[in-house]
Amino acid sequence: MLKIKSARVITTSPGRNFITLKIETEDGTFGLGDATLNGRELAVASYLQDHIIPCLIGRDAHQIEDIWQYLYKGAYWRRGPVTMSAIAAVDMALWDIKAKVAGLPLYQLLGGACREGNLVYAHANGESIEETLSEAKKYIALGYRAVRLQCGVPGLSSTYGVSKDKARYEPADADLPTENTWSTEKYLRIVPQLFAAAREELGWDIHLLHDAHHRMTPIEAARLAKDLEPYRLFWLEDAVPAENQANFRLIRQHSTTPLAVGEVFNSIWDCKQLIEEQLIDYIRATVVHAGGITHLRRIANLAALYNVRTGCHGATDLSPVTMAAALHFGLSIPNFGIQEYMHHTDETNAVFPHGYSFSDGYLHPGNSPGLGVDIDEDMAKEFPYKRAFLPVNRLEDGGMHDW
Ligand code: CS2
Ligand code: MG
Repeated sequence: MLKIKSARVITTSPGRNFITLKIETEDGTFGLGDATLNGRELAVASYLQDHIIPCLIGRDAHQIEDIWQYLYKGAYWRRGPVTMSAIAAVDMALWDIKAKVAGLPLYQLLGGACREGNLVYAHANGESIEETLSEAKKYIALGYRAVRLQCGVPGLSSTYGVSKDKARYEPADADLPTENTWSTEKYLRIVPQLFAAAREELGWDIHLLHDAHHRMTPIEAARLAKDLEPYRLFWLEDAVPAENQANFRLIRQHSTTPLAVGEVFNSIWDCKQLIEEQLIDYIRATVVHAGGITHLRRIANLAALYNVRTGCHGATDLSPVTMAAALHFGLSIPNFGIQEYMHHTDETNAVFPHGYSFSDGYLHPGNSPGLGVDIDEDMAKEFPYKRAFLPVNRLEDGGMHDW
């Protein structure tokens, strides 16, 4: 028995908002969990502070599965992004504690390493195709073996994934949601040109990825997936909104471009049909939004039965605590595909010192006990929370659309 003595929620904003749970046990061991839900951060902070922490004190920190079931079944109101991000933070922190007590890096507790490192992909974006490809060349020169390409859409003032300033793309950028204008017709014209130019200039040895960010109808997505076939993408991501999992059947009927989905998924129920019907090739559910390592392993195990691999979300709104957990998880599962790796700000990396490192296209979690990440609480205090919303999308006729 290792009693949970205390737990607290730490809110900080070094470049962007993060919510972190810190659990401490009677012997002074502590564990960290990420609970950041972009644009809805305080909802999860309150769920933890007001509804979960009171139930944790005095429990045996080693009983990770029982505490997971207690928080999931005990909530009565199951699933959803807020609940599952809160449960995820507790789960990550308890696995961190268990590995520290065992004196092992977490991946060793999860069954050991199945590979040398986690293949990662970087983000290259630009207003024009030329700008995007020159960004891509920078990452290739750094040793990346996979790059996601996003470029501006002629005729639209802004689009997903293209940053105003080169260094950083942070979508939650305003005190109230920015309203962007979207046109799928204009988008469908430029993307095949982007990848034709990319193969021309970058060659065929680099893995190329693209994020459609949930904006097409099934037939529009089928058309794009077909148009992109000649350029052999690693994947086309979030081609359609995925509430209706059957949406992907039409894309499958028309194209062999690999499909990835799942960053907004919160439980195995959001992807069970997609995986069992083999409508996707990569599942992007993450440790922080899909109930922690305990639940994500279930999703990965189901996916393995159907030759679906993981491609976990790793944008900057997932903290270094999630990145560390994702790398331990990724190293230990047989059906790992790729890990997204968007660089955090220097301030973020200072607030969250961590042991993971990049080499030759791969990230490795490091070998220190636990997750191998910490939080500097004094420094965190220097970056107070700042309300920030994700944008919304309206079509050119003014109608609401998926962002
Ligand atoms: C994106 C994210 O990285 C991705 O694949 O879809 O940038 C996403 O827009 C943000 O995480 C939303 O908070
Ligand atoms: Mg995405």
